[in-house]
Amino acid sequence: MFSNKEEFKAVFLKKLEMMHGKRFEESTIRDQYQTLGNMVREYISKNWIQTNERSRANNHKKVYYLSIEFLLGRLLGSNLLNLGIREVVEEGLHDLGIHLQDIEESEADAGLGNGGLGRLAACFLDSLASLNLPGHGYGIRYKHGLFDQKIVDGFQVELPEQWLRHGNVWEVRKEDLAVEVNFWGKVDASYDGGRLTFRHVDSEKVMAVPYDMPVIGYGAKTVNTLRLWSAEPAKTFPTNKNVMQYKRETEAISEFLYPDDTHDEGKILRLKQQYFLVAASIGSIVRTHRRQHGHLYQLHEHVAIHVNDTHPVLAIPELMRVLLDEEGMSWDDAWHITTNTISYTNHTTLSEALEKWPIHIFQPLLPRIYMIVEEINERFCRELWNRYPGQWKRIEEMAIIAHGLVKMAHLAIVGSYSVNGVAKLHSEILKYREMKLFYEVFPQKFNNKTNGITHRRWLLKANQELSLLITQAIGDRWIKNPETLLDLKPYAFDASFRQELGNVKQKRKVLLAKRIYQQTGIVVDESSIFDVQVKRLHAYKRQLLNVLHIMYLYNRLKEDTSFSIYPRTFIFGAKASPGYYYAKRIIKLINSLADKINGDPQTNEQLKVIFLENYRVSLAEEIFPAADVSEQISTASKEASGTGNMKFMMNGAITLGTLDGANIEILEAVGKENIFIFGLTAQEVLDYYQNGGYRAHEYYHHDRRIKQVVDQLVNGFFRDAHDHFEPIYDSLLMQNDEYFVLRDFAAYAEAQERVEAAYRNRDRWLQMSAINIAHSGYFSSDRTIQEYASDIWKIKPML
Ligand code: 26V
Repeated sequence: MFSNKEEFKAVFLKKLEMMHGKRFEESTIRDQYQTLGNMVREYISKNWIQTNERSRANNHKKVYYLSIEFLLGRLLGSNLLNLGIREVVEEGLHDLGIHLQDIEESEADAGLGNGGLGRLAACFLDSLASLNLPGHGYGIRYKHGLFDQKIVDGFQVELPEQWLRHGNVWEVRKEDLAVEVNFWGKVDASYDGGRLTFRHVDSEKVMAVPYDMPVIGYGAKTVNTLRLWSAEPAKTFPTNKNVMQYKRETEAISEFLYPDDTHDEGKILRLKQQYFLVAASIGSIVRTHRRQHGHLYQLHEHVAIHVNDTHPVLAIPELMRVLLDEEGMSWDDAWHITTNTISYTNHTTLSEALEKWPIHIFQPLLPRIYMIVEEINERFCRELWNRYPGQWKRIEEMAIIAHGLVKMAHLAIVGSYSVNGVAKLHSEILKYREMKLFYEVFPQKFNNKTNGITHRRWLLKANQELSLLITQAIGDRWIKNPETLLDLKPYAFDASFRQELGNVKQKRKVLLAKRIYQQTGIVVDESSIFDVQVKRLHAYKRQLLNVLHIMYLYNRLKEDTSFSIYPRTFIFGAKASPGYYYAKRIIKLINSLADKINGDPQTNEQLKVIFLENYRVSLAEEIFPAADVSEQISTASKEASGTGNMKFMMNGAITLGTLDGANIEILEAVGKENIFIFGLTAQEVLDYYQNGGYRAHEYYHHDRRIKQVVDQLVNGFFRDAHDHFEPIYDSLLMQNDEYFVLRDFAAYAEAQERVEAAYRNRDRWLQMSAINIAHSGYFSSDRTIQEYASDIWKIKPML
């Protein structure tokens, strides 16, 4: 279509006029974005079609990745990069007087996810395509992604997100491939030639309309598909319902992404979303397969279906339903195929996050699916009874349905052939604690796949300065083979390389400082240590520990004028679930502290606190490259993996962290001299939970620093906040500090002193930084996906 700058310009100008009916001179940035986006889509359309044809013709086994979340972020920049045309386009646009970056920034940030889980799904799509693996995503086309966050008077305010407001250039609506999904109604049983058959009747029908988005791999040879389903009224409206009500209820299914939340409100809608995703996706998968093979008896030899957490676990009973009711298979055949097709990833051991559906919600909404789950449960319990005769307590604990609840994680384990955790420690905790009883029965199913991130977005795209420096040193092999970043290791001992690494970091800090000024009006010291904690706000992630430590530093600076610190800028970014009141108070606390500290001329040359509102993928891309210190301070055992930790590491920040999730593997990679580790181990935390023995009060009374900062939460220190931080105070003292914030305080403060001392030795710091980058290749999602492909899915590259 175009192979050089001049050709690009000609095509771009012509296309712009055709699409928008105006001359370039009159065009807006949005017109230009739309034009460029459409050009990219046309550019790849041949490869998109070819990828599908190739996969069909060669009969490759493929994977379908089902996820209720895909946190894609912006796509123009990464698509141009993966196509290898970013430079030509940038230069062409430059000639026309436009900055590619401005166009890129006019794209909406597709935020169809809450955090790590959704972003992981997006990274996996990028790696699948870049490795030429046949793998497609299935998700929901939410009209509104995760809420936009505004901070008003220090409080979080949520606004509906509107990513589709100006359309979506990347999607193609495929009405002819719509799938009908059935809710409510009842099940009719009848004998058909001596066989008991079931029919779901009187159901309410919903149309699932697919919108396909191309997933362009690096080098662009493979273009896979992300298929997002939109809920629309079916052709025949139900007769027992008001038409408007039916339309509203139907469209509500794909209206909003659910924030991961503790409350029960709107639970039916969430279950509807889950079944909607699953029924549409399975419908589409079996249709494709039937067309090619005529029947479904070998489905598991051609298709792997992966469920990302328990949200899409109804894929198990839904596939059973199709095989039993539509194909007329025997239970045993259907079960064999299902349990050899479906694999499952667990992303958390937090009990409040494990999904359990009340039968009274589940059964009426999905009557046939419920019957099948009951049958799976009965057969499973019978097997357990044979294996463990008389051990009814154990069986009750393992049952899929018990005490009026359907336990989705149990269904996932029983109905799949692979169960994986997302980091070594997490997978061990699953095997030996959380899912111990299941591990005893199905040891062969359990495995670990340590998470990864796409180095193409998080290094090559987000940090072009660093990418260039790396390529100058070791060539560009690392882009295709990220593990070869190890070649960088000798450069950690090369003074001129370190110097340049320092310059690159400084450049990005200046850029972030600009962004901070633009968003907050606060001027930060660009030569201060940029100490960053960005992630969802949750008690277990312990933003509070960070805050209490900053309060302590502030107190000390105020009280002891001979005390000084290396200047620091503490940067936070975090969204709290709308119904998570405790988390929202922590946000207010960070902002109150920021006001107090930033406004104090006595300390504000040494200490600043910044809360960047509306943390999201595009903002993250500006933050990671500018960070010096990566705060990964969760209570050990609680953070399944973390992936932000990997993004920081890849951009040369040094981890200050607990022995939790993938931090442990980062430590193993870089060695203890190149990371700051502190605090309780997972074993110690679990022992405390099991045996008791922790008394937060003692830490409060015996450590002056702790007493002072905890008291300040409620003694008028924060003049704008009245009694607002009482729940935080109570959580620490009245509720005995469930997340061991006070227990780890001293160790954290001491680790922070080590950070400061290390930073003061610039050469040593840059050496650590280089070593971290060199070892970050292991944490590319290319490695993770290769492991999934060979160990779990058994799929091979198409080229
Ligand atoms: C959900 C909920 C919902 C109820 C309230 C508490 C709560 C806490 C956490 C969650 C998230 C569950 C699933 C999840 O997002 N896990 C994250 O998955 C990432 C990718 O594997 C991993 O890096 C993070 O450590 C893990 O928290």
